[in-house]
Amino acid sequence: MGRIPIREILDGSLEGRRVEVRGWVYRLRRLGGKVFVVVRDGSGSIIQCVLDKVTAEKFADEVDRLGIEASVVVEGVVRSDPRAPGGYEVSVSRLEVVGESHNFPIKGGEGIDYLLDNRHLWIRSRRLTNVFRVKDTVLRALREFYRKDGWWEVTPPILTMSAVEGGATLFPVDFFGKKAYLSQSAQFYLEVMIFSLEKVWAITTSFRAERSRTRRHLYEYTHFEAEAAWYDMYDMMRVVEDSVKYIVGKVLEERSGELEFLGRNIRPLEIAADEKYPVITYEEAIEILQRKGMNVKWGDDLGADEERVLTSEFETPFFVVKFPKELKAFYMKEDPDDPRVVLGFDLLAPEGYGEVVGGSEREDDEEKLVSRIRAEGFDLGDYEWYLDLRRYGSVPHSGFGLGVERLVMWIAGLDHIRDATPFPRFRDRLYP
Ligand code: NSS
Repeated sequence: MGRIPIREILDGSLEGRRVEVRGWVYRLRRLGGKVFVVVRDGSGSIIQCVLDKVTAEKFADEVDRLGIEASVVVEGVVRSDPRAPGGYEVSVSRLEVVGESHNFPIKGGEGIDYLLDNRHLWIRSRRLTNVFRVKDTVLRALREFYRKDGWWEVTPPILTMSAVEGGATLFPVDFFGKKAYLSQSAQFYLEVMIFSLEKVWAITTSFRAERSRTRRHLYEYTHFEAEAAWYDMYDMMRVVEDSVKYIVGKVLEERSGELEFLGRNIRPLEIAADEKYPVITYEEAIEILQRKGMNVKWGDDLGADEERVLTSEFETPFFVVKFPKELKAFYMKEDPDDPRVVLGFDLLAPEGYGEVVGGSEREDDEEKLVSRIRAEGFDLGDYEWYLDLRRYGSVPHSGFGLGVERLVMWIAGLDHIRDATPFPRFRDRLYP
């Protein structure tokens, strides 16, 4: 007999078998001499463990030490019982309290601020456990896809000297008396590395000093970024589509129990794993929005509200391409057919979620790049090394960044991005 994850017991094939369960007390109830201990474990599931009168007396000392969130080892035989949560219970023959817990600070019904202050304990909730199991699969599937597809993983720095995504969201750091910043994106370092490895990716933490607090912005998030030499915008979009499909497929295959716990309707995910993702231009997006009565015109940014309205037009994730130059970062390549727009693309998740990926073909013309950097008001000197890439063997290339928490938020059907990361930061709260 070995230690068995609770989820496996609930699968049903262990009925009548003796098992050992290790976990934490989720609920506790005494009734007519019997003790009902509902235990949760890392599998995100719970099981009822019952001590009959005789066993409860035999382990009276241990029973006295029980409390919500105490860690326990329980041994017993699996029985099917339709009244038990999940349909099975463990008829206990041995109970051991490993770590006591009395008066656990979270009892249910607390407000969000209290819960965030106690994130280090709240994180034990079954809901968050299930979300982080989904996130693990998303990260694993990402790595798997790019490895299989012939890309190299690299490790760019977080301490940087310059902005990738505009100065407004930079977090400054004191670097031995000089001003440095926390990285907003590994893109420029990835661009450096395609000249040797050609197809590279990295998962790093990106930092954004976002000015407003929204449901889909974090100050610190997990950024999956890829960059490839010889790829044009459409080559890159194909890779984005294939990898998102692969991830969604993996989550459906391996995390169906978690999605069910989270109450996720999986139909939209099944569609996203199978069907072709449509492509519309920014101009078409504006037309759709105008038809739907929104007050927007060519040149306006697509915010969360506009994105939400657009997503109601599509069942799958979809691409918006060719944005006005002024709306996008300086490194995006000008469209040779229309100099007002750049060869940039966003991938929007359906069901109101909106942008999960942003990418582009990169400007490979040194002069155009210089004038765009100047127009941003950036110091050219900070970008000399970046410009070198256009001076020595410049090559057409493209890349993108995927917000892992944004993707998890959509796949898990969360209504706030904070639950897709273990320790979300807020302006008034850098704790725990
Ligand atoms: O600003 S992005 O749109 N694009 C870049 O950073 C490029 N330099 C990436 C690249 O081409 N290598 O951010 C990319 C994605 C975006 O689509 C979101 O999914 C996510 O990063 N993102 C965020 N997630 C959570 N919180 C915040 N604040 C956030 N900002 C961007």
